Amino acid sequence: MTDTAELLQLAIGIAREAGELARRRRNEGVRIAATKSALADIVTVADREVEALIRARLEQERPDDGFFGEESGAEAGTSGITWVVDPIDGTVNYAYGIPSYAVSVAAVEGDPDPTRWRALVGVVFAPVLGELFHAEAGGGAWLESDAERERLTVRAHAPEAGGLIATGFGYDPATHAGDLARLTRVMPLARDIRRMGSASLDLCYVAAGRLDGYFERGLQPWDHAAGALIVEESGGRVGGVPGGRPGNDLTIAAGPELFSALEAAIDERG
Ligand code: LIP
Repeated sequence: MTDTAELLQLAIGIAREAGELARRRRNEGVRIAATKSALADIVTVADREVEALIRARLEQERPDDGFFGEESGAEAGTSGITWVVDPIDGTVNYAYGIPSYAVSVAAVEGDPDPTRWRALVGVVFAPVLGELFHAEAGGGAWLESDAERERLTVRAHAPEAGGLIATGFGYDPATHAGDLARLTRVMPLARDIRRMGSASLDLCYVAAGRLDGYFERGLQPWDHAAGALIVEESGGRVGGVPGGRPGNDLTIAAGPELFSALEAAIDERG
């Protein structure tokens, strides 16, 4: 039986160390290492260095586990547990000096496939903001900041004025027309829209009640692996295409009531 409390403490320690490295490197100046799927999809030298640190710590502590990271790819393990890692989620914010970026670390059980895995622990650490969000399956969702520790609860009902809803847009300009059409379908449910630029923080903010809902097309498994568990442990719902799990086609997160309304509004078949 996996000791999830032990996994959580390991993930928290590694996320804190990795986040501090990212913050130090940012203060020293950002160097773009490459572009990936599109011109706007950048990777910094720090992305690669931070992921290498996380991978080395996990290899040291849990050599039989698998790894699935944004920058260095996937490596199967033999323990049945895989670590799903985004070393700097919100890379463009990071490159521009906007503090809304986070280290996202999740441990999942089963196939390293977001449509099938069972998330065990999730940690999202925003080093500049000094906020560490975490959850353990069945253990609730928590925020640690300034030596305070508070339990997170998703907003049960969107206000009559409408929900404060976050979203994002893909790096590929060819996807923007579809993203904007989806946003147009959601607007009647919203009092306002936020675009923070970090999916893991968007998900944590839903869990914390700072947002009523969030949706985005085009996320990668490492973007949502930790944040999705944190939303679920806060009493929220996370999904994707109707009846599906969060994924590249769509990720939706909200309290149960708004989740259903968001799912219906986004569903193009509706
Ligand atoms: C980012 C997500 C963000 C999304 C960006 C990008 P990255 O992840 O956190 O929500 O809108 O397109 O996918 O690339 O910074 O790890």
